[in-house]
Amino acid sequence: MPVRQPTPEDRFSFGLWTVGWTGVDPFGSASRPALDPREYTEKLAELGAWGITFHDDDVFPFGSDHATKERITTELKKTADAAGLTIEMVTTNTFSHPVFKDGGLTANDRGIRRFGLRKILQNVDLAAEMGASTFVMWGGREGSEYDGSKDVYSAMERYKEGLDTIAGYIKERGYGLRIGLEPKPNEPRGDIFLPTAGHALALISELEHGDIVGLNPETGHEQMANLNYTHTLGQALWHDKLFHIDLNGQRGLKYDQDLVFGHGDLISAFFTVDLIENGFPGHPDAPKYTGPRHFDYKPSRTEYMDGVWESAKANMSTYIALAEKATAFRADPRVQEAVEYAGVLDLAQPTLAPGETAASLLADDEGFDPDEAAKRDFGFVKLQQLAVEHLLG
Ligand SMILES: [Mn+2]
Repeated sequence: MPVRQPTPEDRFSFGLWTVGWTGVDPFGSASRPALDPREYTEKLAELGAWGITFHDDDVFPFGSDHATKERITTELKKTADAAGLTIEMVTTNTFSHPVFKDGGLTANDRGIRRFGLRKILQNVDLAAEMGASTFVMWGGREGSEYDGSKDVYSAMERYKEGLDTIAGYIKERGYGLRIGLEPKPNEPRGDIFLPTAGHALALISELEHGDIVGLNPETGHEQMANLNYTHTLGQALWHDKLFHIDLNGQRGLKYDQDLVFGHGDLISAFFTVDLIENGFPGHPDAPKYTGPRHFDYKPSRTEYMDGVWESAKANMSTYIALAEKATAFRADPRVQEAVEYAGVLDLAQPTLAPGETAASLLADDEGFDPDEAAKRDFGFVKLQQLAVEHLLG
């Protein structure tokens, strides 16, 4: 069955650096031309996207003067408006220029940190001007290759100082922006600070302005570390910190592949979409993710321009297909029976009764027989097989 066309109601968005990636990698030069950011914008609108996102350096050259930035971003905003696209997120490049080779906020060199912080703050102003609601921060160069080169205590102090300065500035200026930290375990640095969502959440809890700082988890970044992306989204939602998402594909523990969404671990992608679209089965009233369905992928270097647009479409049509399948999965009486049998919904029931204490729990073992309970069959495999059957159609 052909998948329906994407529409703005789907709220699909793309980084300009995704379709704009020319194929430069550590081993080879560009395999296709760079277009003007406005061309990518118009083409994405034509394909059915709802929004775009960008780094400062995706749209104007590093080091541009104020007038140049103003001219280029005004033109881009005009193009996005005319195409009916929302600029939903803006992010800062603190990784490409060699000045940031040891980081932006956590570089050992204080002058570089001050320059980095200034670049980020200027970009906060731009994000607000563009009407963005999220300000993503991926600290790709914050980290090290050699343990002796970095005082991690100081690095956390400087990360906190930087984030609080930026979040404080957002509040002071009255911007409606929220910061989304993007964890990644490694690449380009040997080890990146805030390698997982857990590390990022822990740092956020220490911030003065942590209320407007949350997460932007990326599929591949979790899977590069052998972590479960859907679990990361689930826990971020539980913390009320899922501010933004980066969907893409990754096949196992290797370099950051940035494949099309679903072209890595497909069944994991299925449950990711199920969580985003259908929420938690045992907690229908729990917060759901309501933000953009944002893709942060790279059209493979083997593709020329037709392949670039095909790959952009592939992200959206895979998401739509998975959303339809997830809805059918949840509506299937066999699935509902298997969910019941598996006790999935029982986990929502508190372990202690109202008013019960540790002491009263200890006072009565209720004649519980662990050997008998160990004979329970959970039927998790049957439930998973039903998901596979729905996926196969
Ligand atoms: Mn990536």
